[in-house]
Amino acid sequence: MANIVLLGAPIEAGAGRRGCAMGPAAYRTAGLAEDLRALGHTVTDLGDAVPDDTGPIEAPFSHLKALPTVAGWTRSLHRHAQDLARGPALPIYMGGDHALSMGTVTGHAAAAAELGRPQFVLWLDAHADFNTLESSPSGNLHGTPLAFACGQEGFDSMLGGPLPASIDPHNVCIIGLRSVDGVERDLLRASDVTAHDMRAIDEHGIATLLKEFLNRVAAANGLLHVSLDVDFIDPEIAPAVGTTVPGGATFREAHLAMEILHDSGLVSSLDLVELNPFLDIRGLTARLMLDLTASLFGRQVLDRPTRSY
Ligand code: 4U7
Ligand code: MN
Ligand code: MN
Ligand code: MN
Repeated sequence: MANIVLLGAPIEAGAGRRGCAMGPAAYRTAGLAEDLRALGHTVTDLGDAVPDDTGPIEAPFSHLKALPTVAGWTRSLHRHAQDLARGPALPIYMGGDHALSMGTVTGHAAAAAELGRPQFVLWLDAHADFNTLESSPSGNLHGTPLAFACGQEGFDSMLGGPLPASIDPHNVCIIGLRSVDGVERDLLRASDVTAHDMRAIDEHGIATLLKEFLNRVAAANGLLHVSLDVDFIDPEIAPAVGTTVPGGATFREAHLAMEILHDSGLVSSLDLVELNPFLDIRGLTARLMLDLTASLFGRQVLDRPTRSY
C-alpha cells in the first residue's frame, strides 16, 4: 500500500479563463482522500501551496499573461515538489491549471538528479504544452510547461535563473494529442519527445503505446511523473475544462491507461490539472478524475497481479 500526500495548487493564472483555482476544493469535496484510503492507502492532505511573491518581473514578450504570478507559483511548487520527492510519500498535486507543472516537474527532475536516477514524464493531454514564451499563440502559460521542463530556451524568468535539472526529452511521452500549434509542432518534431496523437490510439490502442513507454521506464530504473490534463478525456464525458477539443480519450481508454500504470508499479508522482469546477455539470468531471485516480492506485474489477506485462 502506498503512502500518499495531497498538495493543492489553486493556480488559474496560467489558463485563459478563471475557475481552475477551485480545483483542489472540488477534489476534496468529491472525496479524493477518502477514495484512496478506501483502497488501503495512507493519505495525508497537506492543504494548499501558496505562490512566492516574486516582485515585478518584466515579461520577455508582451502577449504573455500573468507571468509574475505564474513564476511565483513555479518557484513555490518547485521547492515543494523537490522536498516531497526526497520524502517517503507519493505526491498528488491537485490543480489548478497546467502551468503548475512548471514547478512540479522541474522539482521532481531536480530531486531525481540528486539521486542519479532518470526522471520520465507521461503527459496525458489533448495539447503538447510545448510552446515557448516566444511561440505561445495565446500568451496563456499553461500551454508552455513541457517546453520549460525539457529545457527549451527563454524561460529563465520562471525560476529566476536556469533550471537545476531539465527533463531529457527522450524520457517524455505525450499521449492524446489532437491540438498542436504551428511552431509548437516544429519544436516538438525537432525534439526527442515521443508524441502520440489520437490517431495513434485509434490504430494501435492505448495499451500498446503506454506499455512501450513503461518498458523503457522500467529498463532505465526511472522515476515516473504522470501529468493528467482533464482535456485528455473526451469533453462529452469531461466537460469541466476551458480548452475542450472533441475526439478525446474514451472512458475506457482513460481507465485502461490508469490500470496499466497501476500494474506497472512505476508511478512516483502525479499531477491532476485543468479541472475547472465552475464549468462542471453536477460534479461529473471531478468524479471522473477521482475514479481515474483510484484506478491508478489499484481499484479494479477483478484482482490482477502487479507488473502483469
Ligand atoms: B493545456 C494552446 F493555442 N496551444 O498555447 C496555447 F491552442 O494545459 C492551448 O493543455 C494550450 O490545457 C492548452 O494556448 C494548455 C492553444
Ligand atoms: Mn495541458
Ligand atoms: Mn490540454
Ligand atoms: Mn486545458
